[in-house]
Amino acid sequence: DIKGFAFDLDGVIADTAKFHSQAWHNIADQIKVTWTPTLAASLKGVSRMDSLELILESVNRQADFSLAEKQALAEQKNNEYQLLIAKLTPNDILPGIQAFLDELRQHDYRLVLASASKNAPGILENLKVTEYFAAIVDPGLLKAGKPDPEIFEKAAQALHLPTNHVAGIEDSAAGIQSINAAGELSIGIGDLPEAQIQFDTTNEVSLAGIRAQLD
Ligand code: B16
Ligand code: MG
Repeated sequence: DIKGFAFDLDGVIADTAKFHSQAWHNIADQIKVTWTPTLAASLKGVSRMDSLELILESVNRQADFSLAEKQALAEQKNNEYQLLIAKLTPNDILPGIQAFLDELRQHDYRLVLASASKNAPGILENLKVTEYFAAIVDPGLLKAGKPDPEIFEKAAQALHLPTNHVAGIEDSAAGIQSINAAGELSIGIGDLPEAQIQFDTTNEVSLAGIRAQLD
């Protein structure tokens, strides 16, 4: 049975995806890459440098920029993103998530954060939910990002649990693939057919809702 929960951050705990998009949109405009909803969606759960590569790939321009130029663009994006997330408060926690965190704590589940974002610790602080988490996986130490299982395997290790006792909760297809490949129970928020348990929005997530889909 499930003893721990591994949480994604962007799109599950907070709606920071709109800030990532805003900052990348400005970079795309600056380098004259057309910004589309499809391109925006493809960046969900993907690391900062891989996101930039996807933006350049969308117009076949990966080779037009040196590594130093790419690093400068990624840094510029992150500086703008950090200005946006500095204003986050507990009011920015997605609907239903504060109650779900409280419910999990009441029932002694162990929680770990499995976010690709290097800004995750600061965001948890601003949302005032750091204390719910026994551990935060450091995305800087990963050999491969989502959809590789590594981040969700490391999350289970951090809780000292075998992966089949952990449930992972995600809003991205890459994240659900990562959870499934790690052998954890996958809980998807939004239209994610590969998730074993599915909720339309964060507001529906609860232990009772999970149990109902397991029976
Ligand atoms: P940073 P998640 C991911 O977070 C975001 O979904 C993705 O859009 C972002 O590029 C990535 O974090 C890296 O973030 O630039 O802050 O290190 O969904 O895995 O919580
Ligand atoms: Mg996410």
